[in-house]
Amino acid sequence: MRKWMLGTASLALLLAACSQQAAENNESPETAFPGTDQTDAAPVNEAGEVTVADAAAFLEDAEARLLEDWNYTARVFWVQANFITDDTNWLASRAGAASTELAVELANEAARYAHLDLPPDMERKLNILRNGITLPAPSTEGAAAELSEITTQLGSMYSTGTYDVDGEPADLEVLSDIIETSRDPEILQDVWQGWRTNSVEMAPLYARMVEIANEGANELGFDNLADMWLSNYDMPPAEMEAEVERLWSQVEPLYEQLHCHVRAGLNDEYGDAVQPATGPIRADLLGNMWAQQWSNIYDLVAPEGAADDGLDVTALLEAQGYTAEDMVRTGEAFFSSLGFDPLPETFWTRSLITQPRDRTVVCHASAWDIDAVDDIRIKMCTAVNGEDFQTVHHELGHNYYQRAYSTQDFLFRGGAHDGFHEAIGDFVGLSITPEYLQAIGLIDEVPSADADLGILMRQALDKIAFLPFGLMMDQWRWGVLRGDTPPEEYNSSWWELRTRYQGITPPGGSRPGDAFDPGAKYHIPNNTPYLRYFLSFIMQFQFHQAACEMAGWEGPLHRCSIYGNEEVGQRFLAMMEMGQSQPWPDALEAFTGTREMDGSAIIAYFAPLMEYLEEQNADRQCGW
Ligand code: X8Z
Ligand code: ZN
Repeated sequence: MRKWMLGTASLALLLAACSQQAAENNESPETAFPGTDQTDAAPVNEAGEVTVADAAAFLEDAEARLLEDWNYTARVFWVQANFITDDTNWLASRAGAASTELAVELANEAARYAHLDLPPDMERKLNILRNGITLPAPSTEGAAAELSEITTQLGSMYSTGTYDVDGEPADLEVLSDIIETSRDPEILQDVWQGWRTNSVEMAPLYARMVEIANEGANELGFDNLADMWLSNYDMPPAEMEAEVERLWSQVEPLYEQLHCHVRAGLNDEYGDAVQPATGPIRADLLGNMWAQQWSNIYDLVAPEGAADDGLDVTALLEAQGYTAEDMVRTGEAFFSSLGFDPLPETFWTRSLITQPRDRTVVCHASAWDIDAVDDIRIKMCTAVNGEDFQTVHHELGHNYYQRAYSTQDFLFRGGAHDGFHEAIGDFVGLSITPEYLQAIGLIDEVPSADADLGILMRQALDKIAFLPFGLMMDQWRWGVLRGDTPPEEYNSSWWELRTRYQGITPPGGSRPGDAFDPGAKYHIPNNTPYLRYFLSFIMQFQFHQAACEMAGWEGPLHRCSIYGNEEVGQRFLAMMEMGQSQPWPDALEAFTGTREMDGSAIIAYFAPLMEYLEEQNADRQCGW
């Protein structure tokens, strides 16, 4: 709930973020049950042993209890996120603690059946129970309550943060808008630094939270919470970490070329004093509060002759007078064109689509599954612009996935892994091509191939620029959760990684000693693991490439749209309906025919841009 899906187990804790899924974890037999002293207190049969039948009864009861808790906690979290007050925080904190206690109880009990020779389904469910808690508490009296109070407080501090602009408190929506549109380096620096004053006080709370959650992870047999998070990918944690490195090494050269070109564009715009031609890029100049996606500065780096490529979706939506709800209806129509059932009527009556003017809500976009069946909703402070048009498709992807796997047993209601959950809607968003925009009447004429470099540049500014950010977020967190990064190094480690992976630096050159900049990004105070987005940004291109092949498309990938293709829709839905009932390679294979995550599709998509960037950068000194 609140976060995104937390998993069942985490349901408990969950509640949070971007989409919820009933059960969040999956695990392979090899990595199951890390610390295995688990035969001690199991229920026993007459011969004094636990049996397969005992395990089956335990799982049935666990799924029923989790579903009941889900139905309650999701509603409490929904109300809190839509109406942040002391009272709703209190309620959310209490519900969160109870969910965590339930999750921890079931996780500990699951271990008692680990030594049995069980059918794969049951073994998988036990592993999900055991590993799928995002933020476990130890079973000591009061620990779950303290953890829940801290996380509620951190989340609330984030969502209610403001900084004065022209003497008036401005919220993150307003501050982001300034960062996205201003070209005045003094204003940018002021707003960028101002937003980060909100997170200073989070640091001690965050440190205490890490301490408690690591105790919880230890109790469940993990060395630390980082390993527990990494145990959710059907392979041992160390292997998964190596997979991530492998994927990054595939795409890193493309990022370096993009960085080099963008830095040159910023140097032209702002001059050496603001943005030197060498070294890292100033983080507040990239058109995004966290420098994670850069398409807002497209005009500064557009290929020659493509500055106005006609595909500025913000301008197109405005020109046609779209409302936020129109954007969501358009997203629904795309899914319908693939043969998916329409959204239930309750989606429209219960979702929050625009920011209320009279109260504070969690504005960070999220998708919810309130009853783990079909009470699906989004919650977004939607603005009429191209970025939120993409986000609408992203959130709807979560909702369609949730509905697709809702007929699975409760513990299998989740993404094949969390990267799948993030990739569904973005994959659909990759089909928002000129041809599609024409089909829905947003443009009159499809631009010729002359526009292609512009289209690819715009896309790369979002999809390629994101990759090192998607990676460094959890690199930072793994260091913290493993104890390699103590609280006094939280911020220096953050900037070391920001510079190493992204090649960016804070405006002003250094940060105040008490700064806690990680806390200024939603997913840190709200405890949403972030590796999922890195994986999603790679996999959505794999999905796209496979779908376009299925459709018999022979042109360039960035011109392929699966809009209206029910055959592709059927195959995609079949993968979605599997939920997390099978190891993720099986789900990936069902749709793409391959069992590996692979960066070659994203490389192929951007190949013409890579060529252009290398030409442009030929006489520049790239790197930082
Ligand atoms: O948080 C989100 C979604 C909800 S799951 C809006 N995203 C990440 C972010 O905003 O940082 C989508 C892209 C990356
Ligand atoms: Zn998401």
